[in-house]
Order: sequence, then C-alpha cells, then structure tokens
Amino acid sequence: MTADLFDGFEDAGPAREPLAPGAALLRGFARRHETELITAIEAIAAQAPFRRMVTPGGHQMSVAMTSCGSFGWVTDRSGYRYDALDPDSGQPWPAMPPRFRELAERAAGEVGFAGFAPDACLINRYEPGAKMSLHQDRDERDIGAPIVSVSLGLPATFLFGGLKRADKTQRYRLAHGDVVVWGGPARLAFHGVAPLAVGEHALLGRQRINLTFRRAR
Ligand code: MD6
Ligand code: FE
Repeated sequence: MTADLFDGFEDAGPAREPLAPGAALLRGFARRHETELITAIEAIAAQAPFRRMVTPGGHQMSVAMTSCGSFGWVTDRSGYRYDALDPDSGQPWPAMPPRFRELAERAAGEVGFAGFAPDACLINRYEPGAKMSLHQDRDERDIGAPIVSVSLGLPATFLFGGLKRADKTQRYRLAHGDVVVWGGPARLAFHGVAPLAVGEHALLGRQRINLTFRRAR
C-alpha cells in the first residue's frame, strides 16, 4: 500500500455501478475536491464566460458552456468542432488545472482506461429547465479514449441508450460529486440529460455544472 492511495479520489469505494460494457458510474468520486473544483470553475468562467451557443440548425442551446484545456468544444451555424481559441475572445481557452486532469485520469483508470490524457474539458451549466437532447459524442478525433464526466450541484437525470438513436434509454440520477466514465464499446452510445428540476444546492445554488473531459485531437 502506498501513500498515494490516500491522497487522491479513492472515495469511490465499492460504489462502481456499471451502466454498460465500457461505462460506469462512480458515485461521489469527485466529492472530496468539491471546493477546489468549484473555485477553479469560477476562475475559468471569469476568463471564458459561460455562453449559450447556437447549433448548426439554428437553435440556441439551453445549456450554457465554456471550456478549458488545449481545445474547447464550440458550435455555431457552421457546425460542431474543437477549437484552440475561444471564439468570443479570440484567445486560447484557460489552461486545464492539473487537479482536473488528475481526477479524470484516476476516474478513467478505475474503469479500465489507464493513461487517459485529456486535452479538452467542456464545462456545461444547467439552470432549471435546461436539458441536453440525446446525442453521441463523436467530434473527437480519437474515439479510442474514453470520456470522463463529473457532475456538481443540483442532481440531474442522465439518459443512457445504445448505439442507435432509437434504442431504449435507461435513466440514472447523477448527483453532486458523481463521475461517469464512458469508453470502449460504449463510447458512441446515445445519451442526454432530462430537463433540470428546480432546486437549491448548498454550494452551487440553482444550477448543475457538468465537466466532460475528452481527448479531442
Ligand atoms: C451532462 N453529459 O451530463 C452531459 N457525454 O451534462 C454528456 O453529454 C456526456 O455525461 C459523454 C459522456 C458522459 C456525459
Ligand atoms: Fe455527451
């Protein structure tokens, strides 16, 4: 046993809930670093504010987004893509805090994806009523790498389906500190988030924040 076992994010304990081959929910995995995560998110949003982007179809998203890392995910009338620059400022996205990277790497390792090295972290902010329609995450160049998703603030209902849009979806409650890891045979599964219910979270108030770590390029 090494000291390292005691200084990380090991409080997932036995609560590793499989969602499908290649996908698991680690309840409470990020919880012990909640204040550090929230402070870092506030600093990122001060540099690259949350904004509600427009889809290629011309609809404004209900979820507000920003990013950190070498690449940020953006959408506008011309399509979805990863970009090294924030289109609102023309500047590079804020750097990914080392603790973010470390959390994502450890979570991925718990689910069998050792060596995950994210270069993008998309930060989503949901207010009551905001939702994310069923979609696949397929804008990343290397879909051999998993996605690690961290939920903070108000709880949400996560919809998880199959590889076809019409496949039946299962519903999971994602609460503050929960982490979902998603890769291998599940990497292109359809998923979404049901409209956020009204509530008040002790640290984040009337919102849910979701971080998704990806290997974009
Ligand atoms: C969200 N998450 O939880 C949106 N994508 O707010 C995602 O779209 C997502 O949680 C891929 C893998 C895990 C996710
Ligand atoms: Fe997604």
